[in-house]
Amino acid sequence: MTKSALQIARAAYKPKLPKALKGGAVKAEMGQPTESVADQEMIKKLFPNTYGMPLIRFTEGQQGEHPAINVGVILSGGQAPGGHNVISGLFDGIKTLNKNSRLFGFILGPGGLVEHQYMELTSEIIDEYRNTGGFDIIGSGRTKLEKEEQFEKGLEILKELNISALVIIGGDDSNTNACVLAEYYAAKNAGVQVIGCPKTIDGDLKNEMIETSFGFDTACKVYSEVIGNIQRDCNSARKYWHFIKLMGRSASHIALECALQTQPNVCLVSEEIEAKKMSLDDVVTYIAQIVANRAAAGHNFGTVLIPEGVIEFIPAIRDLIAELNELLAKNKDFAMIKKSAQREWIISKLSEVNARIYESLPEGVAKQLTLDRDPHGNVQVSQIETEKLLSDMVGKKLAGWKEEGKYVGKFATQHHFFGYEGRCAAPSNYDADYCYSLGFTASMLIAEGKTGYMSSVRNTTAPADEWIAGGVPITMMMNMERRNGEMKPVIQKALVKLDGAPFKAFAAQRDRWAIETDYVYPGPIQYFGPTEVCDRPTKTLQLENAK
Ligand code: FBP
Repeated sequence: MTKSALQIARAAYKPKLPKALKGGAVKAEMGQPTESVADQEMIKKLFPNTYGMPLIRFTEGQQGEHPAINVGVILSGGQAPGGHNVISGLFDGIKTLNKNSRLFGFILGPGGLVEHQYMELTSEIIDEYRNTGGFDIIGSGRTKLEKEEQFEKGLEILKELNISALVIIGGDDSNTNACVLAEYYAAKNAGVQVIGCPKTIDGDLKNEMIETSFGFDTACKVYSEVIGNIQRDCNSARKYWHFIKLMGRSASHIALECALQTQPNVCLVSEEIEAKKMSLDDVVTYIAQIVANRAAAGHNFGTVLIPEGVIEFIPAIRDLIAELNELLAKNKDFAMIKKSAQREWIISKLSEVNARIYESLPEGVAKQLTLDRDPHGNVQVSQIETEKLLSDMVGKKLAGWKEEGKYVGKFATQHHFFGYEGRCAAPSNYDADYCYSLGFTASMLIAEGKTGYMSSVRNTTAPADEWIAGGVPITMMMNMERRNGEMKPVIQKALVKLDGAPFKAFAAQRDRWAIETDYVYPGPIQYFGPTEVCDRPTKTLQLENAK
């Protein structure tokens, strides 16, 4: 593999670990039994073997004897910076326990387990990937592990390779599956532990015990760098409004964090739009008013940040999507209907009110709402061009106001979508350290014989020495939700809290940012240099942990 100078220098970086893990020997302190966040009775019934387990906190311990173990690892779902460091932390952890332990990676996600595609991860391979971005060491995939026959196929290869623990690195859906798998193997005494690790750039897998999902830090820094560059260009030419859509699926954490880092003129927050029950026209009017106010001040330029899932949070459109989800789940052969007849078919099947809304949407956007769901039943929001939809509608609204003499500006637009650009970036120091610690912690949970736990590293706005490592029962994060037309146990998604410190900090300043041009240009991620430049966590985490 040919390497860049940065990659070579970065390979030598030694990720920081919490003090308790540094010596490689830990003591596990058990907390109180836990309960799921909601629907306790139902979750308890579905997970009789893994429900109610205590929280675990690791402290420094005495070096003991550990038998050699074989461990499997899976990268699941969308890429997120730092995945390779979770694997290297896990590798180093199991080797610290016993140098004869072995690590096997399943290829291209959970599908690799079912299809028996795997490779042994040796120290030579691991060393090639330390501190690098991407998931290419073994690849990732979105196969949903949910059927008994998949669990059984998986068990065959786990037994064949003598693997007694499986680590699933994934987002809320993948960790839900990890929990189901842990329960299944525990119920049949299969001798396989399952441990999860919190991954997703979206930042929506977090709770009291999981401060953040890995990858959020790096991805937001990459997007903020580019948004800053656009803002500087924007403020230099002073002739464009830039509509910038940001990944994040449902939650607006990425858009909000980027707004805190760059101070754009507008940033939509889907959760606020839902809470205020705003219509599409309300959202368009809100943006158009800021454009008009800036034009009145002589500024025909600006930036608008748009969370990729915003469309699903506009109540009328969310109801339409919910009906579409049920309709498409019941009519699996929808894709077989002639393309030219699909629109009419949908309209004829929808309720009156939703059919009217569907008809009112630009055809391209309406079509995007009926595209295949991902294996977890989610609308593929990254394919809906909300940035164009909104800028088009704002343009039309401004044209109307112009005729009425209420607006006298120019409105030229540029569109951007940032998502894939940041998912495989070389991890920031924060993500490199956090991920390595998560992987190492997973190995300690395995050594303790635990299953159905997620690796947890907290207090990460403090220096790494003070980070707290441990495990959280996955059932603790679960509730019942409707998926693909059925009620299912799933990890509750963490959306932006409107009474949370990050949103409040944004809301307190956004009116000023709207009219003034007070852009911040964060610049690229720094890997070498002063700690306040290189090791600073996201503003979201700093604000949340400051409480
Ligand atoms: P995960 O939840 O699996 O981490 O994926 C997150 C994400 O990056 C979303 O932000 C985005 O909507 C989606 O993946 C895109 O999916 P795909 O990579 O399949 O196009």
